[in-house]
Amino acid sequence: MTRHPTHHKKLIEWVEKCSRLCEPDDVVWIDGSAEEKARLEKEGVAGGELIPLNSDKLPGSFLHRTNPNDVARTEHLTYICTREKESAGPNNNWMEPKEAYQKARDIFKGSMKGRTMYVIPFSMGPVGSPFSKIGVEITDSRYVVLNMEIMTRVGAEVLKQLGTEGEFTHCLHSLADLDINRRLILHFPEDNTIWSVGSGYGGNVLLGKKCLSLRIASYQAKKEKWFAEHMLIMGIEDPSGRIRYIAAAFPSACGKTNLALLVPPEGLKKKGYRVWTVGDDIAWMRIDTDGALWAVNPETGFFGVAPGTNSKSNPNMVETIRKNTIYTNVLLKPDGTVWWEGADGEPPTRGIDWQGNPWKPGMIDKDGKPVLGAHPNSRFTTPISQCPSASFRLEQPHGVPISAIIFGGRRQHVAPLVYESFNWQHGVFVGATMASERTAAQYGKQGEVRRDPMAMLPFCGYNMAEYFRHWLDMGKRMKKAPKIFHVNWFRTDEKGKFLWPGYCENLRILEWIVDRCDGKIDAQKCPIGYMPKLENIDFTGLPLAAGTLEKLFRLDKKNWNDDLESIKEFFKQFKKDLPEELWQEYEALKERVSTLK
Ligand code: GTP
Ligand code: SPV
Ligand code: MN
Repeated sequence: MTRHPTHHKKLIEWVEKCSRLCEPDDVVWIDGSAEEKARLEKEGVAGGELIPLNSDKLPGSFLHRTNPNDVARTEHLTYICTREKESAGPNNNWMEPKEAYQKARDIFKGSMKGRTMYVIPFSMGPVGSPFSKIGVEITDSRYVVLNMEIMTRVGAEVLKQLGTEGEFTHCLHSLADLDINRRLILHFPEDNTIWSVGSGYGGNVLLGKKCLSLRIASYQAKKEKWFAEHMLIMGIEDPSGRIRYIAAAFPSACGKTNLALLVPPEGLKKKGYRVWTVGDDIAWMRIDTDGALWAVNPETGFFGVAPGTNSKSNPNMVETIRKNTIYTNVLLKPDGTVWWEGADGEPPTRGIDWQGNPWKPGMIDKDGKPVLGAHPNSRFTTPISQCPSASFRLEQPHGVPISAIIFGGRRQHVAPLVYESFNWQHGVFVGATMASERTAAQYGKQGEVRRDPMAMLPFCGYNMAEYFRHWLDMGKRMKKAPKIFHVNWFRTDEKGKFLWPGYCENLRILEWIVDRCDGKIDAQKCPIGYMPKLENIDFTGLPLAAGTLEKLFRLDKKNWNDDLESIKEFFKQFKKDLPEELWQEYEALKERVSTLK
């Protein structure tokens, strides 16, 4: 008979039910203590799923390799299971709940035989904050437990907060046989339940992250009148010491982590600018009693993209991941440290690649392509508290006030470096018509442009037309709605080279955005929105080739007309559910674009 650390009857009954289904050898309730963590790490090493790293250079850190068929979120195996198909909308895969439970039950059945079942009580958001939501994840993966301990608040204090009757999201996960044909990521928003089986990769299995904090939470947020968004949150401290907070939505692997941890370039640092990181992936935002929008990051860790992370692109992250970090699918060096494409220094002369094979620079695969040391979507899991720019307001129960919302994608053409929407409704249209080229963070053809409204296409847990309606309504409820902007760090020249240096230099654009929020400067009214007067952006010390700025801000009539066509096709799939206001914005933009030369 297992002893339970809670008197929550429904929770105990649910754990017992899952245990009867999955048939583990034993059940362990996670308390979040240091001793427990040490024990799990030891067992993980003995079991082969964790490789301990160099204890001098990377203390408390481990490497984990996932199955090579299991290295990114699998959107085609991800479902919203609601009674009515329409509730899921054309933006989601849908399965009837009864059928979904049955299909998954067949895979879960006996899947934990010979294994331990862990029960992880976790809180998304500071324990007890009005923003926060509690979940309990059942899993047979120690890797999941250890990651959840970094990414969320876990254990005894959460059970205490839950009490004997508290609501929680029921999250069930099993690795099962890691067969991609027997992999399902199922969400039952009407039952506050998530079932994930057959995967061991991040976003598919750390159920507090995309599954709860976005898919389930977006559904709850609509009902409860708040926002659950795929956004970073950062504070920009100006020379007077005042901090303005912004939230920004970019699709997966499009620069949220880089921007959130930005270190000001020399000139702006001298002026007195400083950046504070609140979050790099998820924002929960509520209208407070002052009529403004306030945000918390429900997570306590970063699950960041490794390739390209170095002391130039992200010095704060390089500092953060020196200890207590779990690396997934990176290259192991002979000295027990790790490496990835775009890391600091020269590539090692040899190592073990992300699939566990011997690796040397210059190796070519059978298709003539270089063999990668690290998978392009390899990641690290690391505590925010270790980040040099971590905000001192991370634990604030009511979060931080948001002055600006920024949308942005990876566009070689069309979108200029930055523009501002005319008003909230237009801003919602700008977010709803976002597009980006596909990255390695999800399966599918890389580089293909797809529309990804508010960077939420893979994460909105209900009909996106209703989601747009929700965004429009929220604007009306706010007394001081944030201004909405659009940025594009990824515009390229004729040769496909990025025109904008990006990374820390992006602060120059954020300075313009914050100044606009403060009403300090005016701007040019253009067909797509307000664009900067170039003298209002601080380009000091930035060597841009002649003509670059012109190219970064150029509005090409043909490109915009093509984009309008693509927007129309995208909107049409929502049929009569699409809010009329968005069609009005569409027509108005078309009219204005026709005046471009
Ligand atoms: P998820 O964690 O997947 O949600 O993504 P993210 O938005 O946090 O992505 P991240 O910041 O890790 O993006 C990494 C990718 O964006 C890498 O390929 C970087 O090289 C690229 N990147 C980030 N910032 C910039 C920039 O300012 N300019 C350019 N050109 N590339 C950038
Ligand atoms: C993303 O893909 O947007 C991520 C990584 O942040 S995952 O948690 O796997 O979704
Ligand atoms: Mn993300």
